[in-house]
Amino acid sequence: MLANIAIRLSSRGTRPLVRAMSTTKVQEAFEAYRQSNFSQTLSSRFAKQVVDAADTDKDGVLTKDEIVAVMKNIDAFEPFLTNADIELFLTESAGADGSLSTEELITILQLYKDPMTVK
Ligand SMILES: [Ca+2]
Repeated sequence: MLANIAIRLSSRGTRPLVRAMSTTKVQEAFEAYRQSNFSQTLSSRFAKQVVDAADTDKDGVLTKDEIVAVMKNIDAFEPFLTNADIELFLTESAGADGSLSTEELITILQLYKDPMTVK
């Protein structure tokens, strides 16, 4: 499935998206938490709520500390996701400035759930 996502995105001319395991693990952690606790909530709404809550200083950018905090909140930080996973995830997903915006993380989470609806 990830190969399909990469092909779809690259064919639209967005930045190349060859995701490594750390990104998949972040996506899986959120999805597992949603299915366990918010199974009645649409994945798009869940992603927005969780990501907005993760951005504790509301600057629209997620720092590593903010991502670690949200992973702890959803019980996904260690042993499932390690500090190294989160650093790798940021390296894979952050823009040139080294930061990851809330919009970017919402998009990443939605790609895992429902790649065919991405426009
Ligand atoms: Ca922030």
